[in-house]
Amino acid sequence: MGTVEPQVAQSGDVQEVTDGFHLVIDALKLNGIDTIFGLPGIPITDFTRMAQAAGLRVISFRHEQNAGNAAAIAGFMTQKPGICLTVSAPGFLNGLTALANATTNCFPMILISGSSEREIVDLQQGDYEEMDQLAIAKPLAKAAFRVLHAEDIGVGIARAIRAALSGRPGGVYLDLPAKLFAQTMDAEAGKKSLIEVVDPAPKQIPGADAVKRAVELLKGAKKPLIVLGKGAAYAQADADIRALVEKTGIPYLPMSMAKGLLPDTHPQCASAARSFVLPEADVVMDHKSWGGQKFIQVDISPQEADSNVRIDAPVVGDIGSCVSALLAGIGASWPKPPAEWLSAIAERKKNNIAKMAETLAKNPSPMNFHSALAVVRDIIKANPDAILVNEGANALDFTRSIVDMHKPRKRLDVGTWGVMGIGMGFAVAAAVVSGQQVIAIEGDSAFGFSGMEVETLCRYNLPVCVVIFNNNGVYRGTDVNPTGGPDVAPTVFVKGARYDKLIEAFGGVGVHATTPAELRKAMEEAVRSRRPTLINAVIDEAAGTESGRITSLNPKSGEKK
Ligand code: TZD
Repeated sequence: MGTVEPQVAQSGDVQEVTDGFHLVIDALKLNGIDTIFGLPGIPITDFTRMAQAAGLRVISFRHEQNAGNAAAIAGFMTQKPGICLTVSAPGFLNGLTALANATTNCFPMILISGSSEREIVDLQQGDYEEMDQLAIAKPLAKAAFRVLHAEDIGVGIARAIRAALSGRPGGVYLDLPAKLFAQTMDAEAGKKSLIEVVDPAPKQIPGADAVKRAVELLKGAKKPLIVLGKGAAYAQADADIRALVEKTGIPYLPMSMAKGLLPDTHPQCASAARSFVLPEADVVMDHKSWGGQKFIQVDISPQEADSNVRIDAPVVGDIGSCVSALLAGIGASWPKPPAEWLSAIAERKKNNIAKMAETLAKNPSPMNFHSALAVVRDIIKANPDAILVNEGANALDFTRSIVDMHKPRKRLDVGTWGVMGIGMGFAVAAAVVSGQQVIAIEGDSAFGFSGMEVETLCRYNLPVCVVIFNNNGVYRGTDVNPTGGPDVAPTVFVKGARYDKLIEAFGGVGVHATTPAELRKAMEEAVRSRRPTLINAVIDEAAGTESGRITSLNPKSGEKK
C-alpha cells in the first residue's frame, strides 16, 4: 500500500494517510496491471513518477495516439486491459483515436486522463485545458466513468476493468480530475476501499439448443467453411479451435489478425483459395454472405447476429466455451466434408501457390513488393515467435497474403478500420509485453503517422526492426500535378527519402537497402543483434495499386467529360 507523509491527528496520534495518486496506483497493481503507456504533463506528471517508483513500468511516448495504440494492443495480447495515461484536453483528444479504434476492434483498453476541475468546466469559466472530457469520450468508448472522491477510486478502477474485459471487450474512458490526485484519506480505509476484480471476463456458456442447431446445419453442408476472426485469436482458445478444425476436416480461412491461429501452412488453410471459397461455400461458420449461403455465427454478443446477413444458427457465448461445446456436439465420428469440395479447393490452392512462387522468384530492379516480401517471409519462417506489425495499403495487402504466420497472435495490423498510425505504438507494446523480436512492415505513408516513436524504440532499446517499403508516396509515387505547377501531386512525397537516417539520430541502426540481398542481410542482423533498426527498403515507385486491394471503394467523379 502506498502512503504519503504521516499526518498528526488532533488526538496527537500519528495517522497514516494515503492520497489519490497512490490509491490509483495501488488499485491498478492490485488488479495485476504492471505497465502504463502514456505521456506526462499537468496534472499527471507526478503520477507517472510515483507509478514508476511503485514498480509499475511506465513507457513514455512522443504522442498520445501512439501510447493509446500501444495500450490497446497490449490488451489484445494479454487479455488484461492496456492502460493509456494522458493529460487533459489536447492529450486526451490525442488519445481518443486509439480509444475509438480499440472499441471498434474489441481490444480491452482503459484511457485514464487527467482533467480540469468540474466546478470550472461545468460553468465554462476557462480553466487550464478546460474540456468536458467525459461527455466527449462517451460515444467513442464502450463505457466512461469519472471519479470525484478518493474513496471511490477502487470502484472506479474496478468498473473500468470489468467494462473493458467482459463480454465484447472494448475501450473504456476513466476521467480523473486534477483535484482527486491530491485528496487524502486514512491509509487503512483507503486500502479497504480498493477492489480486486473477481472473474472480470466471465465465461458465457452457449445454450444446448443453439449448439445443436449449429451442429445440424454443419452436418448437412456440402461445402462448409470456417472463418476465423481476431476475436478467435484474442480468446486464447487455440487448442480447441485447432481440434474443431481438424476433427471436422472443414477448410478454414483466417482473417488478417487470426493468421497463425493454426499455421498458415496447415493443409486445411484456404487462404490461397480465398476468392474461390468465400462465394462458393454453402455453410459458413462466422462471416458474410454471397447469396444462398447459410451461416453459423459464434459471438459473445447476442446483438451481433443478423448485423449484415441472416444468421441461421447463432451460437452466443465466449469463443472458448462455444468451441468446446461444438466439439462435444460433433462427437467422435464426424464425416469429412465431400471430397469434391476439398479437391476443388486444393486445386485452386496449388495453382495460386505456384503462380505466387513464380512471382516471388523474380528479382526485378528496383525491388517490388513481391521480391522484398519473399525475404520477409523467410525471416518470419526462421523466427516464428517474432511479432509482425503491418500497416500501409499495398504494403499491408501483399504482406498479409505473402507472409505466412506460424503461431497465434503474432500478426498485429490495421484491424477493422484499416487505420494508419498503429505501427510504432503496436511495435513498442509488442516488444514490451512479449520481449520477443518485433518486425514492423510499413508503407512509407503509414510509417509517417507514428514515425517519431523511433526515438521511443531507441530510448527503451527495444528489439524492433522497422522495414519501410519506400515507394515515394501514398500508394505509389508516380502521380503528377495535372496543372504542371510547382506543387507535387497530393499522393507524392520527397523522392528518394532516407528514412534510415531518422533512427540514426537517436543511436539506432539505419540501413538503406535496394536489393532483396541487402534487405535480407539487414533483417538477419537486426534479429541477431536485437538492436532498434530501421531499414529503408527502396521499392519501385510504380509498383502497387491505388488503395491496395480496396481500389473499388474510391468514389469516382460523376462529372461528364
Ligand atoms: N488516414 C488514416 C488515419 N487512415 C487511413 N487509412 C488513411 C488516412 C488513408 N490511407 C489508407 O487507407 S492507406 C494509406 C492512407 C493514407 C497509405 C498508403 O500508402 P503507404 O502504403 O505508403 O503506407 P503503400 O504500400 O505505398 O500502398
